[in-house]
Amino acid sequence: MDYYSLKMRASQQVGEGEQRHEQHISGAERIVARENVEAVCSAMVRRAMTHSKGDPDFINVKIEKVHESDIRILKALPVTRVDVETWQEGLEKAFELIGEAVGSAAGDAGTDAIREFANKLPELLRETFPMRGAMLYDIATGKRLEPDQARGVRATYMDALRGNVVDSCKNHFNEAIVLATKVANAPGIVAEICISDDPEYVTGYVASKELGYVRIMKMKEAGDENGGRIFLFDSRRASAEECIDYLQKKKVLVDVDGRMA
Ligand code: WAQ
Ligand code: MG
Repeated sequence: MDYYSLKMRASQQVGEGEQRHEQHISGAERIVARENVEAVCSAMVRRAMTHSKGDPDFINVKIEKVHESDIRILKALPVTRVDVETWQEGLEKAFELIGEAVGSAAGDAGTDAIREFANKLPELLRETFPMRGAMLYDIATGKRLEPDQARGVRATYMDALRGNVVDSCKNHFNEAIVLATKVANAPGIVAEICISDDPEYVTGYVASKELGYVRIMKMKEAGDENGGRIFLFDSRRASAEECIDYLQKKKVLVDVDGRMA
């Protein structure tokens, strides 16, 4: 069976004179069977045209055929949740889990290095706030590996296997479990931490093959529009090129097997 990748992005011109620029309003991507291309396409356009961020004056929809033999099917990471009283507690828990994941990936070798990394983590997360993609951070060297640091690296070409055919409103969890599963299976990836940039969506997660997908129910204050992602990578296990190539180009369908909301 042949599949099609659909990608949509919508934007609006804002500001006056010199300040005039394009502002992102909405984006979505799917990989669907041929018979669903039209329906999914019109649902995407509807999503763009009815977005609360504004009325788009530019919508780009790209449709590409994807051969079944080029698609990798992955089993979704197992999901657990951590309930916390406050967002501060949630953030602390997330840093702790990431510290452990990075520590065990690095082996006993790096206890000092790990402590240093743990101290740096809150600042690294803040650095991702203006980015559209994720930071790719090398735990072996302490260096950032994104070719464009202002933008970051974006994981793309992924969807849920047998997902809802037409799903016009954003479901944060459904999209995140797909992305996190693709990322956790990337060459050299050790763990991921994510906070949504939607002001009202305070649940975030940490994920890795070993941890699974750990939902942390509060990771920021309600109303805060800052969010970001860090992909923690180990350059002793793979090259940055092969990791980025997988994240940006490899087609992945995630078998969510009843895990979706
Ligand atoms: N690849 C890399 N980074 C991305 C991508 C992508 N495809 N999409 C978004 N980001 C980065 C970008 O910097 C955003 O600012 C940041 O991640 C957050 O993205 O279990 O909604 O789409 O309920 O706002 C977590 C769900 C939802 C938790 C996360 O992220 C749960 C979310 P958002
Ligand atoms: Mg968002």
